[in-house]
Amino acid sequence: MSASVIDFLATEARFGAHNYDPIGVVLSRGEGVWVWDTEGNRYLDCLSAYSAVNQGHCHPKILAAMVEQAHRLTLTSRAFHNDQLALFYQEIAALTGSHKVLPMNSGAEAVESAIKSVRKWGYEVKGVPDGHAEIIVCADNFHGRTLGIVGFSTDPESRTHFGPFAPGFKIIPFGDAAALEQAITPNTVAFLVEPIQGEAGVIIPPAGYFTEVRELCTANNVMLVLDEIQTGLGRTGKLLAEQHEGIEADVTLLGKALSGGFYPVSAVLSNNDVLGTLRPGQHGSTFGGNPLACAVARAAMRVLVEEGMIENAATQGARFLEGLKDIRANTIREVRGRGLMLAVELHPEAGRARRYCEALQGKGILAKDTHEHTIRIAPPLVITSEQVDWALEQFAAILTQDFS
Ligand code: IF1
Repeated sequence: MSASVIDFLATEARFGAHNYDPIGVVLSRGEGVWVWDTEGNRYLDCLSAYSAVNQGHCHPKILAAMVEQAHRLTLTSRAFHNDQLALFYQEIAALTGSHKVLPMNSGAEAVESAIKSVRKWGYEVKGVPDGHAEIIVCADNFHGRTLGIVGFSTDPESRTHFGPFAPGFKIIPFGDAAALEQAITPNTVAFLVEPIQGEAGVIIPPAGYFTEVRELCTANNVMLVLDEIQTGLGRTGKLLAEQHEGIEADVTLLGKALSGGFYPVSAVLSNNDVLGTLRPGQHGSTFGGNPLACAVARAAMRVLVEEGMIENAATQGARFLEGLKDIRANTIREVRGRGLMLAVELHPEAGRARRYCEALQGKGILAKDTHEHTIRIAPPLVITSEQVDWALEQFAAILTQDFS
């Protein structure tokens, strides 16, 4: 490593909270699927900032929209109207088929806002006794890092020594509709779940699971809240992952790629019932729905659709998945994926996935491990067949080695 890289790392180590353990690369430029480090080495980004850069790094049209708006008006607070919010509402509602929109900033804020809204709906519409609302979530969930959210996490790393936690959550196994049926009570207001569990290692539920979930939620007047913050906006080869299941959520959460990686923008989308319960002064955010965020998100949604990124994710995702499955390597336990949300799970005896990610860096691929033995693969949705084929060669070269 050059002196400058060591200086960056040393300075981060000296001043920064050590809440991450990044791969040893210092990035300085991004364009499309590529990122460059400070020494000029080029990498294919197979993480896309955890699916926040679905549109590719520094997409020129999103950048232009951001710069144009930033010259005009960035933040007004919601104490006043602005000329971008209504247009954002109109366009995201049309794109997703939603009736009501609550604009927030981070994904976790959207999750927390959804929890507040479904509880309020439970008390004021469903008639659940005040303070007794129950929300069902799944084991191995990941919905963010706020205190409320980690309170219902099953990951010790996410929750140890952060308590005490808020009550009102029940945990059931992911993919088990019978467990959901047993967990529902008259006080259940919602089932909050990822269509595919990302952090857990790209866990895809059994066929028909969400059909049963949808029926159970409808039959018991329970709001189905789908966290599409990672799976949404084309990542799985459809606009929303729910479309693979042929169902519609009552509440959908979006974030990450809603801004194409330019700005924190998230949204709670719902039918009228849930968000219709919020009244002035009952919820808010300084930056939520600001004109800059709205202009960026409008451009991010536009290019996603107009440039065929969703269809490309389906095409290139199938190519990538088949290519990974064709790799003959004793290190591989399972290859999973839907669209460009892919994962390679290694046999435990193959060693930590982190080692393979470090070796992939030497081959010009940046990927991230999760839960010790799984390599996540999520390139920007603009990836081409040639780039997929090149990436597969690098994965094959590394996965056929043993880094145990
Ligand atoms: C970290 C994980 C991914 C998410 C889903 C809500 C949020 C996320 C399904 C919250 C955020 C990020 C958080 C980031 C790393 C990354 C992550 F590894 F942590 F779990 F993607 F898998 N719902 N996921 O995936 O959105 O508040 O971050 O905007 O915390 O290290 P956020």
